[in-house]
Amino acid sequence: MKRWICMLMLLVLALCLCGCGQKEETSAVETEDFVVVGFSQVGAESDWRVANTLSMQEALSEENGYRLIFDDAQNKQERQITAIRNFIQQEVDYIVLAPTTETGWDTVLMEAKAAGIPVILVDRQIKVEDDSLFSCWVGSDFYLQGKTAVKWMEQNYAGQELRILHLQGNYGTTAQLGRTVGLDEGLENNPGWTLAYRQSGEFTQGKGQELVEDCIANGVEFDLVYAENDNMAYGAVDAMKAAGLTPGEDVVVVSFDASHNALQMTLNGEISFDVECNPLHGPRVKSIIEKLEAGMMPPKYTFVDETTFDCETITQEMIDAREY
Ligand code: GYE
Repeated sequence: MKRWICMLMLLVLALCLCGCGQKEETSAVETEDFVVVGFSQVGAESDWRVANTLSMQEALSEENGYRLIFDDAQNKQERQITAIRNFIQQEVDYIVLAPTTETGWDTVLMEAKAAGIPVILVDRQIKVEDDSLFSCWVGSDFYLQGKTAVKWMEQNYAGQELRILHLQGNYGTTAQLGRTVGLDEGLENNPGWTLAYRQSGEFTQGKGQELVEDCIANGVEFDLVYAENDNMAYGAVDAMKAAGLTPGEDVVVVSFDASHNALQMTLNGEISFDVECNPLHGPRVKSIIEKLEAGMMPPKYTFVDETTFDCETITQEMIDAREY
């Protein structure tokens, strides 16, 4: 009788172990079914960046068959390099990099290449010796954005005296370089335009506000703020209002990104002109991965189509119809 109970218990135990093993196997197979993507994001410095992160997370979701490993580099290239090395160690299927800056990527991308992991770039570009270190890039034409802003300024202020306060993005980023070159050409072609002040506000509201407050305190006089992103424009507007200036009347504000809040400010006239920079790269990256998975080669560079918003013509309906 005792022996019989013992055997029954052994049988139950064996069945149990069998079941557990099966369960583990099933979950391992499930993991293998996902496309694993390591995404190294710049940080969370702006509305644009937050919308970009969300777009990536929504597109590369488990529902869509992806497992996304997200890393926020807090605006530091060293952190991105560490994140990429971690992705390599975790043997991800793809690495997506939104680079903080253009240079300094050769070594770590060679490591990714040696591990056989394709690298997809989003947003800003990079400069590497060997273009085969990344599969492809998708983002905006930042120089065109700068030229577009200057074209609007010429339509309104050609032949006039214009003192420009220029808030730049983080130095060495494609967004900063392109938007700055656009303005530099405008300054060259319009003898009446002068640079009242130029400094990096690092794409943040806080820094933008601080710089404009300092300018006002130091008696810098300016007619137009050329802010290389909306968050710095918010800071500039706050600083001006606090000093009793009316943005849109005393000082014109030109900005980039066309984030939701900024368009609301364009509608109320505080921002006069905003050049769109589309952050919705998630679905674009997803379709690039799908192509690569199918053995196809997506174009090396894909530029996104973008529009502009003028305080004279923008409507609430236009804002409401937008996705971000
Ligand atoms: O304009 C700014 C962000 O690289 C396009 O970075 C991006 C820029 C964007 O912080 O708001």
